[in-house]
Amino acid sequence: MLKIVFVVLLLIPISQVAFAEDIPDYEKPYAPIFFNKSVYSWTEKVEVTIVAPSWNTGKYLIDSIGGDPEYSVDVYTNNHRLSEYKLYETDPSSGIFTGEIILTGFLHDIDGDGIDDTNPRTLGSGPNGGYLQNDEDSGITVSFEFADGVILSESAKISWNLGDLQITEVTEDAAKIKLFDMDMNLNPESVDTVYVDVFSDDDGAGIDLQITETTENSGIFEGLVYLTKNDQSSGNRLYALPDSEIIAKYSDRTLPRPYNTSDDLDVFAKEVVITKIPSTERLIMEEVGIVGQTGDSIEDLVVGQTGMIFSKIKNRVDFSQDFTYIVQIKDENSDVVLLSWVTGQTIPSQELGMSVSWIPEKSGKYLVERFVWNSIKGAIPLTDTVTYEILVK
Ligand SMILES: [Ca+2]
Ligand SMILES: [Ca+2]
Ligand SMILES: [Ca+2]
Ligand SMILES: [Ca+2]
Repeated sequence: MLKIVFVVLLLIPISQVAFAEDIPDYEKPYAPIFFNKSVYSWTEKVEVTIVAPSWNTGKYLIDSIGGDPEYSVDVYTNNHRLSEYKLYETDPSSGIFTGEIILTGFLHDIDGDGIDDTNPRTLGSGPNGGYLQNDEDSGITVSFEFADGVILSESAKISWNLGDLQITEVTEDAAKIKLFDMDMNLNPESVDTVYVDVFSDDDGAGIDLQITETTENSGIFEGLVYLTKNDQSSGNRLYALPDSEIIAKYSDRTLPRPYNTSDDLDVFAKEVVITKIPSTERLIMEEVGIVGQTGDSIEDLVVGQTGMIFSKIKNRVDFSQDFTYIVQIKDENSDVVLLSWVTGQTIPSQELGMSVSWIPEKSGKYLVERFVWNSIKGAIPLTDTVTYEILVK
C-alpha cells in the first residue's frame, strides 16, 4: 500500500518536469476546434482546424498534435472512431493545426437498382486521407486531449439533403439540367454522376440523362439535353416541339428527416421549350373563302344553304405543327351564331385545306373570324386572325 502511494507521488512530478516546456498551461486550455462546415452530408470531406498556439513548440518546424496516445486527437461518429489522428501545423510558426477526414457513410442503395453504392470504412492516421464511417442522421466529433485530463471537443451534424432540380438555359435546341444534392457527392475526391429522367409532352417515355458533378466536391450536377423536332429521342436527345413542356425527374433516395433511409421522393422540374420563331409566323392562312357543297366558290350565301368556310393552312417551319382551325361567325348585333373548329397537323412545307360548315338561318350581314391556334386549350395563335364580312340573302 505504501509502495503504491510512493510510486504515484514520484511519477507525477517526473512527468511534469519532462514535459514542462512541451505541453501548454494546465490552467488556461486554449485550443478551439473548428469545422469547415456546421452540417455535412454523409460522404463529404471534413476539414478540421485546431488553434493551439502553445503546441507550437518549435518555431522553425512544423509541429503536429494528436498522434500521441497521451494527448490524442480522436475523430469519431456514433459507432466508429479514428484514434490518435494527427493534425499538422499549417506553417512552422502558426500554432494552427489542420487535417482532413472523408466521411464514408453506411451501406445504402442510392439509385434503387438493389445494389449498395457506398464503401463504408474507417481507417487512417492523418493529417489527410482518413476515412470514417457514420450512421444516418448522426454527427462527427473531434476531441483533443490538450493537457492531462483536459479534453476539448467540438461536433458537427451529419444529415441528408432534399435534392433541388432545375431546368435552365432552355432554347428550342437544348436545355441544361441541374441538380443540387450534396448526398450524391459519393466521392469528394472525384467527379460523381447521377441519372435523371427527362421527358416531354411529345415523348412521355423520354430519356435517362447522365449528369456530371461540376467539380469533384461540389454536389452540383449538370448536363445538357439536346432537343429535336424531327428525330426520335435517343441518348441525350429528346423529342420536344416548341411550346411544349419538358420535365426532368430525380428520385432522391437520400432524404432528410422526417423521411427514413428506405424512403424515396421524386423531385421534378418543368420548363416550356421556347422557339426563336414568333408563334404567329409558323403557319400561313390563305385562300380564304366560302365554297358550296359542289366545291365551287360562293360570293353570297342563301338562308338554309350549306356553306363551307374554307382556308388553306401552310406550314412554314421545319417541324410538325399541331393546330386547330377555328371559325367564329357573328351577326350584326355581334352575337355569335357559330363557333366551330377542326384540328389537324402539318408536316414541314405541307399545305392543308381546312373547312367548317355553316347553314345560315337568317339573312343579313355577318362577320366571319378565323383563328389558327396550336390547340383549343393552348390558345397560342399560329397565324394572324383573318376577318371578313359575308352577306346572306
Ligand atoms: Ca512549429
Ligand atoms: Ca445502387
Ligand atoms: Ca464527388
Ligand atoms: Ca438527397
